[in-house]
This record gives sequence, C-alpha cells and structure tokens, in this order.
Amino acid sequence: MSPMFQPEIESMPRAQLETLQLSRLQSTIARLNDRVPAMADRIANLPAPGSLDELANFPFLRKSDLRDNYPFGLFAEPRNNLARVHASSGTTGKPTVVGYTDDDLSVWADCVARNLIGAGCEPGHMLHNAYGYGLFTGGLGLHQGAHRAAMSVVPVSGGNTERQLMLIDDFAPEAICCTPSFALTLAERLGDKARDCSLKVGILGAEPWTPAMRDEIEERLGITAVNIYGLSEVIGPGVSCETQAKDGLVIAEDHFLPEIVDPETGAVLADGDVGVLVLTSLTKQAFPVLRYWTGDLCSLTREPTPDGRTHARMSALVGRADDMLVIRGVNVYPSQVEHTLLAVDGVTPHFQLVVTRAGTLDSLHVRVEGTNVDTDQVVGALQSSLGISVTVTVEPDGSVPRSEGGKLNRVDDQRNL
Ligand code: DLL
Repeated sequence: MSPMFQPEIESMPRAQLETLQLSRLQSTIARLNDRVPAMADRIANLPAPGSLDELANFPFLRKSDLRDNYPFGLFAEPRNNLARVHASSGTTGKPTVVGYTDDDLSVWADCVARNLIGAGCEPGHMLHNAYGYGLFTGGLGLHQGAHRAAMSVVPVSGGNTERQLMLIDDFAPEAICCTPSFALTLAERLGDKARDCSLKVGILGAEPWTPAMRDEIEERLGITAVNIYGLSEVIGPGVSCETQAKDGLVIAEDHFLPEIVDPETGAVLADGDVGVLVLTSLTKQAFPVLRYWTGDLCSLTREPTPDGRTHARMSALVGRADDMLVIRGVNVYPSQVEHTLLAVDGVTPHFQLVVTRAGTLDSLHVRVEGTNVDTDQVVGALQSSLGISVTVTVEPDGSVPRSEGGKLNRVDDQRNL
C-alpha cells in the first residue's frame, strides 16, 4: 500500500472525478476563447463540449504551435501576472517557453508531492535532487514538490559526479531524483559501496528506460526506483508517476486529461491500445494546453489500483512517434534495441546507435559494453528483433558516452537527413 498525499483527490470515485474534469475542461476552453486570440481563431466556432468524449472534436496543439507563437503568444495571462517561466532546451533555434502563475506553481507542487509520497518518501526525508536547475523543469519541479511534501531538499542539480558522491556519503539522503542513466552512473562509480549507501527510493525519469535497467539500478543501489513522467509544455515532472507498486504511472487526472490517439489518423484509441499520448490541462491559468500532442507512445488503463487510487494510469513509454529511426525502410526504436541488448549475457545498459549512409545504403552500427560477451550472439539477437542487419562492437567499460546528469542521446545519426 503506497500512502497518498491528497487521499480525497487521489481516490475520488471516477464518476465524481469525471464530473470535475468536464466542468474544468469547459472553463479551460472558455479561458482560451476569452484570453488567447491564437487559440480562439481555431476553436471559437466549436460548440463547448457537453461530455468528455466531445473533446475529440477539437484540434491538436503541437510543439510547432508553441514555436510559431514564441515566446508568450499562447499565454492566457499578461506577462506581469507570471510567477515564473521555464523553457525547453531546444536543440535548434528558439526554445519553447512555458509560464506559470502562483496558483499554477502550487498545483505543480501538489502533483509532485503526490508522486514523492506515493513513491515511499516521507516528511522529514532528505531528497538529493540531481535534476538540472534552471530553465529545465526537472530541478525546480521536484524541488517545490519535495518542499510541499515537507522533505528537506539538497538542490545539487546536474553535473560534477564526484561531488555528488561525496554529498550522498556525507548527508545520507533517503531519496534521490535524477535521470535513470545518471542513477546508473552513480551506481557504477560507487562500485562495491553502492549497496551500503543511505538511499532507499529513487524517483527517476525525464528519459526512456527499461524494466531491465530498473532491475539493475535497484539491485546495485539497493533502492526502490519509480518512473516519473512529465513535459514542460504540460507542466513539467508530476504529470504522472509510479507508486511503490510500480504498476503504471498514475496521472494527476484532476489536472491533466489524457487521451491516446492513433499516430497516423489522430483517432482516439481504446484503453490498452498503444498510441500517442495527448494531454489537456484542466486547471492551468498561465499556459492552458488543449489536446497537446506529446509525441510519446504509451497506453492507458482506468482500472483502480488495489490501494484505492482511481486516476488513470499510463504504461511506461514505448517510444516516441517522432524519434523513431527509419533505417533501410525499417522502423527502429532505441528502446527496442535496449530491450534486446539487456537480454544478452554480460551486456551492460550502456550502448549507442551509430547510423551512417554510404551512397544510398544506410548502416546501423551498435556500440555495446560488456565483459565476456559473444559478439555473434549480440548481432543475432539484434537482427532477429529489429529485422535488419547490424554490425556490433563490444567495447571496454566506459567507452560509450555516459550521462553527467542531463539527458542522454543514444543515437548518433550521421546521415544528415
Ligand atoms: O523531462 C520533465 C521531467 C523532469 C520529467 C524530471 C521527469 C523528471 P521536457 O524536458 O519537456 O520535460 O521533456 C519531456 O521527455 O515528452 C518524454 O519524451 C521524455 N520523458 C519525460 N519523462 C520520461 C519518462 C521533462 N519517465 C519529454 N520516460 C517527454 C520516458 C520521458 N521519457
């Protein structure tokens, strides 16, 4: 049984929850019509939804819409009412900017506090917060949620792994939040000492990881590691998170309404089907989003949990609709490669995909690390799971790029597509 931070909300009967969602959805749409001309242009002629299903009549909002309205064109509050802005790193050109009122920050803190308490953190526990502080939502998002949950925060941010190891040793925090790849880096550097460290709980996310990677992190560090999901456009971390039960990521459904849609047609799919996660904010003031196309692929269930949580749960992401690599016409997801590699004896979770093109022919080369690994076995496993030929090098420990706290890019696509 995982404790709840706001039990009356987290276990609200579904009928009551859906009534609340509908009235909040109607207010959100009214707010967009009244206050955001760029949105009113698209939705003013659509009738207000009389049921949650009628949300499907509304158009999707995409990342390109945020870029087109850079920086504040989709905000529903004047700039002087904003308590804070965050922005995505954006590898090319302008970042995407998001804004929060004081009330938005408070809702966000509640959502993250629910996540931390559900993960097994307690008031008075110390949280080593290794998500980046700054424009990225990870650091400050977890920070204010931990504060709301009455934890004490060590705002260490990303980078400087040696110093982080020293602080974990000296301060003895019960909980850590960081990317899963950074948790592995820490475990690796701690070596034999890892299992003796003070940590009990890890709240890990911001990038994809597999069950096998979780097993390795939990085993090495002796912690329970839960998966936390979110995105800046919707609020940041805290959109959803697993509890100690690790049985799906519970969405804060009183604030964010999820849909799963077909990546090609946009049609709404049934619970259990994998498709693109589309999220609508229900309470946000500064930057409400209607049907935001996350590009993240997962499925939903609305079954209540044994411990009485009633909000919808999403599966871990199975990939991204747009990060998919197309190699010689075959769709390849990095998560699929990871899944396959971790089933091979001796292979570590560190790998990199290198895609090159000679003339018109694409080649996939996979760099893996491990000890006593049979290269032919890796090649065979990858070829049968991906359906294309690959080359593989098994390299010594430490050869493949590691996370120093930020997100890890596992693909080196040299094709200039
Ligand atoms: O990564 C927010 C966050 C911070 C989440 C800390 C969790 C922890 P963005 O930088 O806007 O926000 O990136 C959002 O990252 O659309 C997913 O593709 C990916 N992502 C986030 N969490 C997970 C996860 C933050 N648990 C994008 N598993 C999202 C897989 C994730 N991918």
